[in-house]
Amino acid sequence: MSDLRIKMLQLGASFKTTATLLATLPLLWAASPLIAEGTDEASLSGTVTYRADPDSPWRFQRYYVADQSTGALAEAVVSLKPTQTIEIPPNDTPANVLVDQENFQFIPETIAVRTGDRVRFTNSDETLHNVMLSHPADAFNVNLGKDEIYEHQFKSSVETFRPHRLGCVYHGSMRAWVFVYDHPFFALTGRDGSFQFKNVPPGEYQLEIHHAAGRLVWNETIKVSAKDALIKNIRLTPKNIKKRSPRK
Ligand SMILES: [Cu+2]
Repeated sequence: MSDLRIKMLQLGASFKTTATLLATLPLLWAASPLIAEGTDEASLSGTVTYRADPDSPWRFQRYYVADQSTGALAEAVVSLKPTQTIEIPPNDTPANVLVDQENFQFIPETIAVRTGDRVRFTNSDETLHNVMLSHPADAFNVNLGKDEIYEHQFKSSVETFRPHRLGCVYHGSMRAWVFVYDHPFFALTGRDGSFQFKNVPPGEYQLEIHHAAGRLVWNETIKVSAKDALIKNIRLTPKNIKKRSPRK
């Protein structure tokens, strides 16, 4: 067996491991901070919840808020954007993330990765699908028959409020969002709405939240001091629903 073939088999195995983790640990798979241990580094954790207002309904609530009593919001991307230069080690152990196409949907619909991570797109439907992204640094347009695979390594980061939007050229209702960061301080909330960042260098950051599928946005400047263990519980309301931008 050639070395290349062995490498590919190993790659396949690592994807399988990632898939298993995705199934069992939906809260942990998005962010894996790998900052070297430092004496001053801080942590930030919290939850994102949604408080409904009957006078101003949010039509996506039933999809992303499983427990109406807590309002815990799933599939929100939370990120810490440094407002000054901080030292960030390279992405030495790129993650492998799976996105399947099943029942005419991208699953999961929202992912958050670091530059250098690889995303493997698959198709479990009998139908021919496609995965398309129009972006100068990360463009692709690939047809995927049943059980076919396309893998893409994301090269450039995006802003939290301007994630990549993927589509399938054959089925207009299929969409997915890919958030790409050049640092490890990002998370995708699970059903409990929680997020956590470790090893955060002291400094000033924009704490940003974007629920792309549900069009919710929120941000706030925060100061992180040495050895802080910050807890931030963020409650979104209908005021955080993004207005549709006028068509150009
Ligand atoms: Cu399709």
